[in-house]
Amino acid sequence: NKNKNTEYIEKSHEKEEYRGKKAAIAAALHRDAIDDGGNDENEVDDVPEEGLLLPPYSRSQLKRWQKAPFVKPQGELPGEMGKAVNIPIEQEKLMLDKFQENQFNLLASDMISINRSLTDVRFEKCKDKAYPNLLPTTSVVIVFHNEAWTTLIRTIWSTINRSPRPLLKEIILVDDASEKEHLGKKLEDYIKTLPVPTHLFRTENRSGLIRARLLGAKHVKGDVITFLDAHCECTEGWLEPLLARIVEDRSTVVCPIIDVISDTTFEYIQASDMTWGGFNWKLNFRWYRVPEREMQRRGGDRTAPLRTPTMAGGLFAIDRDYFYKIGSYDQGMDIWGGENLEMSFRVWMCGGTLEIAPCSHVGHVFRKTTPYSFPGGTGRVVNHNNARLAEVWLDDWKHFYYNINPGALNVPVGDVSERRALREKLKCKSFRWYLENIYPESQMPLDYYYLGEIRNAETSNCLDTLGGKAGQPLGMGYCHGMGGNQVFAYTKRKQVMSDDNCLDAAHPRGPIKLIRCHGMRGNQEWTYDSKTRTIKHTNTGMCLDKPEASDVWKPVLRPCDHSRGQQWLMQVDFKW
Ligand code: LR7
Ligand code: MN
Repeated sequence: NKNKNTEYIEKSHEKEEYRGKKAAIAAALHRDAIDDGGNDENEVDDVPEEGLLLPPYSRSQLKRWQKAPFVKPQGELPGEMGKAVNIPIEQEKLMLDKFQENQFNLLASDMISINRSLTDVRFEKCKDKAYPNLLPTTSVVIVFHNEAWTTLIRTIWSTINRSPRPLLKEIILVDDASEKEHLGKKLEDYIKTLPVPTHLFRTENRSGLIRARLLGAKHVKGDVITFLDAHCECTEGWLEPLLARIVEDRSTVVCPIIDVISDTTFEYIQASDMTWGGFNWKLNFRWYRVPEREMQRRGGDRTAPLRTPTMAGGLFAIDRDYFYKIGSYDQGMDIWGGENLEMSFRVWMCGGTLEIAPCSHVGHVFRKTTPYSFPGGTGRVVNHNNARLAEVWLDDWKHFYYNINPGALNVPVGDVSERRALREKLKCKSFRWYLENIYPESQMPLDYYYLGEIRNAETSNCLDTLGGKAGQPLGMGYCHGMGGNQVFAYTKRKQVMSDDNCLDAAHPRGPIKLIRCHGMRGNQEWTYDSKTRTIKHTNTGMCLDKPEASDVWKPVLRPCDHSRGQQWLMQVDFKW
């Protein structure tokens, strides 16, 4: 990958300020990127540092920086080594009161050192991975609205303490119109004391995390932009794996493994390296198990970068120029939501790569509800953002979104012409291409015959998930024609699916359940005959029938007899 490395530098070189440094960089490049044989201090000395875009810090030097935190953790405070904090019973009321503020245990957070120690959660193999000698610098951009003091400051300190200093160009904070006193002058004064240049920008009005990040990105001086949420903790060696992928290929967008900081105890809990990002019909980001084919592509190496269909959105590194080239963010998105899938689809469809670097771990406080207001209403805002991404990137598959979430049809999407023009300009591929090549396991099926309600010919009632989760029985209801729980797809793989669940029957006498689609036929294979209108379950040879009198809202399986109760109306288009 030395060639790619050179290319990175050549491209960066087009900029005025780096002219004339070519020879020095070339010299640096000829060093063995892997050799870590003892004293290599001199390697750095013969290359002029000043003005170098990519300082030739050697691997052992980076290691030393990594090992010497600027501030040592304070030994005796609770939560050290990422342990859970237990609140004494007499403080429980205070704890619950404080929980309301940020929807996490602020009392616990306030008890933990802003420099708390964490265990090294990486695979052994990650610890002595060789990274290129030359890594780009990064600016870390953190946006926040009404964030608590200790979580924000701990995010900053964990970044400072666990990033090789030469690679950390600066920290850029963007205050998105917070109303908390501690985020005013107190914060301004505090950041002046930090050992890494830290800049604070404020949005004039509440602009939401997407436009706040755009404001932060505008000021970035590093080669790479690394975004973090304002309640994170970076772990040992988190940064190098991210930057190393970008130096190999500037169009790679890289995420760490996002570990869990408990919202109730602030315990640091390691997340699985066997999950990747997906999404459901409602366009919610969700974690799913990494399929075998991706494990094979990585040669079974769990430390190798994982190609993920989507990202969670809060924590990732991207080459600064590439960020703009690929269209930064959609300015028309408000407050929260949608931008993560929008960027994921855009990166893949327009020629980039989206990865998780399993050797990079960053903790994030996951909470159950958002603590802040959504001007305009949560539903409206999220529907607006998701509709924008559906209109620009999903092609025909946008109907899955609108069908399961018809409320989105009533929310104005605004003008998306610029985003569509961007897709044209970048000559991006189709959503079909994305599903075929990047995400064949997607919950939005690649090939399907039908999407809509499934009505019984005798009772005129419709199949209905009743909003049940995976494992719940399939229900029925009066047909309301509004989509949502009454929308099903009949797919080329012979599944009857609703969002990420499939009709599943394990026994000839039912029950018929909604089970997470596995795509392996088995108990989830059904054959629809558009002439007889029967839905026949392959494994049991039984037909889907109207409910029995004893339970009028539960469809059942019965021996096929072509009765009207076994006829189901679907406008199936067998186009494949
Ligand atoms: O109006 C706002 N202005 C802001 O500056 C609303 C939020 N924010 C800030 C907020 O203070 C925080 O620092 O934006 C950041 C993200 O907001 P969170 O922490 O409330 O969001 P989240 O962690 O619930 O949401 C995830 O999805 C979001 C979709 O818009 C963003 O992409 C978040 O960055 C993202 N977080 C992660 O990816 C961390 C892992 C979560 C998962 C899965
Ligand atoms: Mn968050």
